[in-house]
Amino acid sequence: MLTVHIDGKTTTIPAGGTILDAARKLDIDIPTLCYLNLEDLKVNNKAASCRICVVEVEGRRNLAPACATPATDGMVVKSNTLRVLNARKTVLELLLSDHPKDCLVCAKSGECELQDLAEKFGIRESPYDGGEMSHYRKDVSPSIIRDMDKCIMCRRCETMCNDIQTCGVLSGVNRGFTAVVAPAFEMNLADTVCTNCGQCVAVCPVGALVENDNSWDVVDALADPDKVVIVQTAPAVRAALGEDLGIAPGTSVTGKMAAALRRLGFDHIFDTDFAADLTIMEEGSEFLDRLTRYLGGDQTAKLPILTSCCPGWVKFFEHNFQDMLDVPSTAKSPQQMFGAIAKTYYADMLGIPRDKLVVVSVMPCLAKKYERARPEFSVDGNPDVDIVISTRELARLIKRMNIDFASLPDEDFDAPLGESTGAAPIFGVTGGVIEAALRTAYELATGETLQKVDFEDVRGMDGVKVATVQVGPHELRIGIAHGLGNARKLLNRVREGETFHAIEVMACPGGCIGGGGQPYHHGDIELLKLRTQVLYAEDAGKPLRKSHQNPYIIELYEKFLGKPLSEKSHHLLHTHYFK
Ligand code: HC1
Ligand code: SF4
Repeated sequence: MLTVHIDGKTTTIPAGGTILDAARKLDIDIPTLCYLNLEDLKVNNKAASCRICVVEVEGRRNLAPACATPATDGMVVKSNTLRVLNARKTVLELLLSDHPKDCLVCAKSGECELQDLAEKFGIRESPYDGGEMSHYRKDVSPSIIRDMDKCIMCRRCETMCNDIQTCGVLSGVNRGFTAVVAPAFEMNLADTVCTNCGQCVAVCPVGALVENDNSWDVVDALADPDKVVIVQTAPAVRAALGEDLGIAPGTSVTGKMAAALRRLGFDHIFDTDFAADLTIMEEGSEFLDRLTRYLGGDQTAKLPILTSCCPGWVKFFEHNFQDMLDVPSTAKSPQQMFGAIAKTYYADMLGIPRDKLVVVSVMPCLAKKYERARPEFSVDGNPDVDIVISTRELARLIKRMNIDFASLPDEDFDAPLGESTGAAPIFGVTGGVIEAALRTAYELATGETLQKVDFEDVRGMDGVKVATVQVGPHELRIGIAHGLGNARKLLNRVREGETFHAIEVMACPGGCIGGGGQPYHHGDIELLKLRTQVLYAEDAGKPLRKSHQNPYIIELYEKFLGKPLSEKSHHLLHTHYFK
């Protein structure tokens, strides 16, 4: 252990720690911008590029960046001298000299770490203003807007994209004032292997990377008297929406969210959780079909089945595992199953044509915006899901419409597409989809009642988990990964011949609860754990906890689909993948 003294206080930290680690242990606030340390994910942004965290170290002539300077035993540090403050002020003035001052209309205004520091340091103008500012074109993908005029070269996005997600889309190009983070050849993001996961957006401290905001499209649809506008909310949204609306993290806001959506003017308030139950019916049946054929010696039966509900993951395997495109489940994601059922079964119930019905999704995910726009999810140019907004965009809409969220009563979703079992909310957590599938697969395979529905072995935040689960006579080997880098590791093990029967992958840390459209998590794993607890509690509190028990799903099969994997189910609820 090392003993470190900062501003007259003393602490000890393990060897290898930095001055910043010691300061945080002492609750001494040293500002940071480029710093990003996701300890549980074993990732550290090593850029040390912004220099806002400089401190004085006794015995050293130069100021030292606290985030990148290893602590030594007996080190004496001053974190807040006049010299330090002046250096930080100069750093900010230099950053602002090449940064647009359009805070009034910036998507990140109010949540921008640079704006917060400029305000804290009372920066009113920069002595370095006056030169030509560099200008870049805006790059707009279905999910993300890149505005590189605002890039401060902190490189956090690169760390997320390259080290955690292993997508390798972003890297620093050019020198001096023209330096930015960009895809190779400065291509459009949409033309690269970007998965739209949005993890670069989740960690950008400024407005250089933001979601493609569709909240005004929702307002336009709601204002159109010729349309019936319905909404579905993803499992993970309810675990985090409150954070942007003044409610403590770790609080479920399911009932208030339904109430707020009703007050926003949606005609019917539905739930993606309903479609999560439907996904389990289709994916679980597909799994059992493949497993039975595989165990019977059918060489064409591919295992492990891979979950296919995460669109970032789908695009990742389409780019990186082209030799395995027949391995993932063909089941569409719950978002897309919901859209397909809404625009057929439900539109028929209402007696309206599909183009009169507008389906809005609220998702924790930016890739869902890209997913809804995939051409295979449209019929004659009319998409199954019309508009996707993120959790953050919904929070903005609620504020924009002057809805006092905290004092709303708890309300219910509408029937029939709003009912769900406990198996559905846990879709939003890493391990949850496979747990939900196991509950149903067990009962379908054995014909027996599953007594203990909690599969503890598939839960938890480890990046790659492997569990063995007994389903009747079969001992199944299950793999689970969250974060695309972990998914790559797991899939490489499959390629090398390791046996798995089923694998769940979610692109984002912790699963959808850590999605790129959620309130900014700033790499705080403890916050993600709180969100996780919300969803497990919602599951535990439901009277029915297995997807096949959902009475509205049973009715949907009886009245419309026939049975899982029927021709109609295949047509509406299954998809295929592209090289
Ligand atoms: Fe997800 Fe899913 S769990 S992909 O993470 O399968 O976004 O929440 O809606 O579609 O249900 C996201 C979450 C979400 C789908 C479901
Ligand atoms: Fe990389 Fe994901 Fe950002 Fe695309 S969205 S650039 S894959 S981090």
